[in-house]
Amino acid sequence: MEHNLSYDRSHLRPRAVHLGVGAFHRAHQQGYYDDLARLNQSQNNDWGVVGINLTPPDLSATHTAQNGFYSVLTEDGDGADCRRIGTLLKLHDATSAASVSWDDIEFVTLTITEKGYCHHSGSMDLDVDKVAQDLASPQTPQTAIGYLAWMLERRRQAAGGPITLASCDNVADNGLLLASVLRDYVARAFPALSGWLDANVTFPTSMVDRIVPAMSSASQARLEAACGYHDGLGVVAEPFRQWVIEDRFASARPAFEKVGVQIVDTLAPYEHMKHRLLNGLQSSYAELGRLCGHEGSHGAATDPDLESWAGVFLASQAATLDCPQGENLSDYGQTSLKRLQNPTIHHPLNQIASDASFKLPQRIGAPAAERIAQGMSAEPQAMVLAGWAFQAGETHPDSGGVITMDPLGATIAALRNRHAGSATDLAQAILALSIWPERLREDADFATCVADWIKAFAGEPAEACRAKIGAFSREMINA
Ligand code: NAI
Ligand code: CS2
Repeated sequence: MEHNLSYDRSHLRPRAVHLGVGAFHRAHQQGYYDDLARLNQSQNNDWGVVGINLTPPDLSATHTAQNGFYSVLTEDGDGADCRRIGTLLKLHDATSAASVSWDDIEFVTLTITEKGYCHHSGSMDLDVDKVAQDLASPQTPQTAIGYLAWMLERRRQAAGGPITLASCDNVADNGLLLASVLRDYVARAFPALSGWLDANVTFPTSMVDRIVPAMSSASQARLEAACGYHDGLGVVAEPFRQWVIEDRFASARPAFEKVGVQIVDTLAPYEHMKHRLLNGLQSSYAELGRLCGHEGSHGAATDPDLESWAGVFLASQAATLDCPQGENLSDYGQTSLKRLQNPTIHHPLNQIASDASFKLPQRIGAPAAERIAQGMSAEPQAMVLAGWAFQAGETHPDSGGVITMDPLGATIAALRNRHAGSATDLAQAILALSIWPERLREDADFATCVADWIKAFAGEPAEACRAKIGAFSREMINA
C-alpha cells in the first residue's frame, strides 16, 4: 500500500479548476493530475487543481482539516491499492466560489451531473428557478452555467487570455452541450461577452470512465481499514480508468498523454461505445435487474439469466457502433460485463437508475432508433424501456437506504397511474415524451414491443421476470 506522496506539493500551482468535486472527480481526474505530479518534476509538471462545489455537500472544511489530502482505494477480486492524492489544492463551496482567482487558470473541467446543465435541447431551461434568478442577477450566480459566465466575463474585463472548458459528464456530445448552453446564457446575461467567448474559449468533448459508486458506510469502513486513517474525502473505485479528450485546447494543458489520457481528433466513437455498451448495460441492469430482485450491479451481472442477457444486449448495441481506433467492441463489451462483476464494487442499481430520463436517451433511445432505421429489431432496448416504465418515479429506498431520484420521475409515475389498465396506452405515453429521438417516438412497432414487455412483467414476481429475461436471451443466442 502506498501512503506517502512522492512529490513536493509546493511545486504545484493552481492552473486548473474543476466544477463538481464529487466522488467521481476525486477518484478519476485527480488520479491523472497526481500521476503527472509524480513524474519527474523537472518536466514542469506543476498542474494543481482548485475545486468548486456549487451544491451540497460542502466538503471544503473537511479538505482544510485534512490539509488537502485524501485517499483513493481501488479494488477488485484480485487485490487493493490505496493511493494518497495531493493535487486538489483548494476546495471551495458556493459561498466562496466567486472569490476564486481565475487569473492563472487555463483548463476547466466539469462533472456537475447530467441535470446540472439546466438545459432543454441545448438552450437554458428558463423554467428552472435558479436559472431565472441568475438571469435576474448574473453577478451572484447559483447555477454552474451562470458561474462560468460570470468568471469569463470578469476574465474578459481583465483582458485575460484564452481558456479551455471541458465537460466530463456522461451526456451526449458534452462539449457541444456546454458550449451551446453557455452561449445561450451569455447572450442573455452578458451580451458583450459573446464575441470574446467565440474567440477565446474552446469546448472539447470528452469521455471519462471509472465506476465510482457513492460512498456507503461499508465502503467507508473498507477505505479506512486499507488506508489506515479516517478520511472524510476518500473514495473507493474500481481499478479500470479511461479518459479520452478531443484535441481542441485554446490554452496550455497538462501533458496528460504522459499518464495515459488519450487526446484524439474525433471523440464521438469513444463516447458512443461507452454510453451504449458499459453505461447501457448498467442502465439495463438498473431497470431489468431491479425487476429481478437485485439491488446492486454485481448481483445482476453475476445472475446467470442476466449474464445471458448481457451477451444479447451488448451485441445488439454494438451493431450500432463505429469501432474507435485501438478498441475491439466485443472485447470492450466483455470487459464491461467483467467490471460489473467486480465483487468489491457495490454499485446500487437505485443510484444508476437516478436521472434515468437524462441517461436512457443516449444509452438506449439513440441505439434503438438507429437499429429501427436500419431495419433491425430493437427488442432488447424495448425491454429496458418497459422496465423503466414500471419503476421510474418509485422512491422506495433499497436495503442500504439508497433512493432513485429523477426530475421526470413524478411525470412517469403519473402516466403509470393514469394508464394502469392499458400497457399499450402506457407505452405510447412514455414514448411520446420529447426526450426520445423522433424516429423512436413515431415507430408503432416499437411501441407495441414495449407494451408487450410491460404486459409480460406486469404483476410478476422477481423469479418470473428473471425467467422471462433468461428465456428471451437464450432464444436469441440460439437463433
Ligand atoms: P456525486 O454525487 O459524488 O457528486 C456530484 C457533484 O456534482 C457534486 O460535486 C455536486 O456539487 C455537483 N452537482 C450536482 N448537481 C449540481 C448542479 N445542479 N449544479 C452544479 N453542480 C452540481 O456524483 P459523482 O459520482 O461525482 O458523479 C458526477 C457526474 O460525473 C455524474 O453525473 C456523471 O455525469 C459523471 N461520471 C460519474 C461516474 C461515476 O462512476 N460516479 C463515472 C463517469 C462520469
Ligand atoms: C453509471 C455511471 O450512475 C450511472 O449512471 O452508469 O456513473 C458509470 O458508473 C460511469 O459512467 C462509469 O464510468
